[in-house]
Amino acid sequence: MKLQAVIFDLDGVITDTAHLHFLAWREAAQELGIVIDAAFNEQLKGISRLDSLQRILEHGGRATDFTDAERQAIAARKNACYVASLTSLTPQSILPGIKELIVTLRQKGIRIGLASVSLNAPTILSALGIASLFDYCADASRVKHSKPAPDIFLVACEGLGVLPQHAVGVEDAQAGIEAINASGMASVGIGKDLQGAGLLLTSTHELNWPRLAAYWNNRNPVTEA
Ligand code: B16
Ligand code: MG
Repeated sequence: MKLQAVIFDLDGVITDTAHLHFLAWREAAQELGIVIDAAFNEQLKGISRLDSLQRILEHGGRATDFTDAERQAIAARKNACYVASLTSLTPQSILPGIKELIVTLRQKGIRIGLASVSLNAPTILSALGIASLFDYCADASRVKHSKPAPDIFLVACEGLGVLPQHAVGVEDAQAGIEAINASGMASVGIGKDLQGAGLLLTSTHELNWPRLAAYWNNRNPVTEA
């Protein structure tokens, strides 16, 4: 079976905005008297904005202190701070090897998708100068169940016109690996402590076409007629 599409997560795979998310959440949390550190921030990777806020409130023992409207306001303040920091992104902010891989995949006729739960994904891809390399970007605002549910990857497959069984997903978060696996796609994990990734690589440096092709061909051997 030929590989037909590769669907990328954004934060942590294409660029590293996790630190910018952390700085913005740290400021918003501080206003609520909650202290978060970089280790805690690991838990927020791949988690939607409001789910991230919920985890922060639980961490600070304030899970039941705010109405829905107040939560929306806190999340909006965090987002304003985060969006302001996105002006620091340039094409140099693309993680090593990613642009080369996408260009190679396109040359091979493999379709390219994005499955990020970030509502800021279009802004980020434009700042990185690679928006035109994507055949389809799933719209996070239209996905009801965030990662680890498979929804965003299934929407990306549908938008690309491929079956999940014909596609690979690339993720840096545990919730994202679970989402890919639940969708029926093959999974590639970027990082150290990811459970269940079909192929686990420590960094995007290691993510290249020969490695991806070997993983795919091993999983889907071509059977002679
Ligand atoms: P926003 P991904 C995720 O992006 C981030 O990993 C996560 O930390 C963030 O809370 C989420 O996007 C929502 O982002 O607040 O910009 O809508 O990893 O799915 O690309
Ligand atoms: Mg991610």
